[in-house]
Amino acid sequence: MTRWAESSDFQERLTAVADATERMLESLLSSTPLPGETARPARFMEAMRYASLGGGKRLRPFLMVETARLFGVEGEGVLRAAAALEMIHCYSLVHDDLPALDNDDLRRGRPTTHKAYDEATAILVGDGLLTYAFDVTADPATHPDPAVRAALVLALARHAGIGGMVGGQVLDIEAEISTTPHQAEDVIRLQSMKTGALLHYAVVAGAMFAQADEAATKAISRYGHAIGAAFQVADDILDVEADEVALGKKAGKDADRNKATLVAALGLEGARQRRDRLADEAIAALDTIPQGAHAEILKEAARFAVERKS
Ligand code: GRG
Repeated sequence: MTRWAESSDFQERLTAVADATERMLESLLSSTPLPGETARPARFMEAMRYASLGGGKRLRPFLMVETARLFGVEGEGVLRAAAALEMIHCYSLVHDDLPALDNDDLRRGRPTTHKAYDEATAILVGDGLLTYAFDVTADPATHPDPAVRAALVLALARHAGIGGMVGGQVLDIEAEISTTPHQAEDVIRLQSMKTGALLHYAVVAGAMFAQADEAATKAISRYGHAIGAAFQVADDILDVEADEVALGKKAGKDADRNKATLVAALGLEGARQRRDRLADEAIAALDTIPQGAHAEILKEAARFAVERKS
């Protein structure tokens, strides 16, 4: 893969979307109950905000916002859908850090939610974020067309649930206790579910939001699969190579825990080659659509996914 210089334009957009996502999450997670709600418990709302505000790269919201923008749609509605996706991502991090799963003390450079609060609160924070993500996506304020909203809700459920992120997490746990060596094809499938599914939803939802045509949606889907896979291989490599402070979480834990990673299955050099090939594939997918010439930001996102330090 070619080495690209850092684009200030990309960094500016990433920061701008992260800030806009933060503001949207702040407003959605206010203490004021919505119509139909009875009350929003104060300490619980504080924990919900702790788990979702003030950290993270916000890559998933960024991919959704930039994909919708590529197809001509911007504004409050797509930011709501993007914030809803970030809520699902944050819930998965909170639950993944629990003692029953990865038992981690540090996330995004801060104590994990169950450490800052308690385990029961962290479980309920995850439940609250998961449920609220569907509320926000289904709300008429997100998209004026009920058919688009219903399609977004269905796609979100399919990507986040049994055959997506949750199922991927199940396979991950099963692989951890397995005594046979991790096979690359199994790891690739597991990762496409655990990590790839939400990144794929981000871009597909952006295209759905803008009601992009079938050919463009297929190309965006190929981009989403490739960037999702590239992102997770990069994560496997970072666990071996990265500095713990930059990472904001414990490094070197995958091998200790017999995690099914592509570093374990392919070796470090094999994983690096696959990571770079996938980033190239993501970029090539964008070149197949008429809007591809204007997709530099999404191409930069593929480079960022593999060159990031945290
Ligand atoms: C518990 C249902 C359930 C699912 C957990 C996504 C996941 C499955 C666990 C999170 C732990 C982990 C290492 C997942 C792999 C995906 C990944 C690298 C997540 C971190 O995403 P980033 O780097 O995090 O985008 P930030 O903090 O930047 O948002």
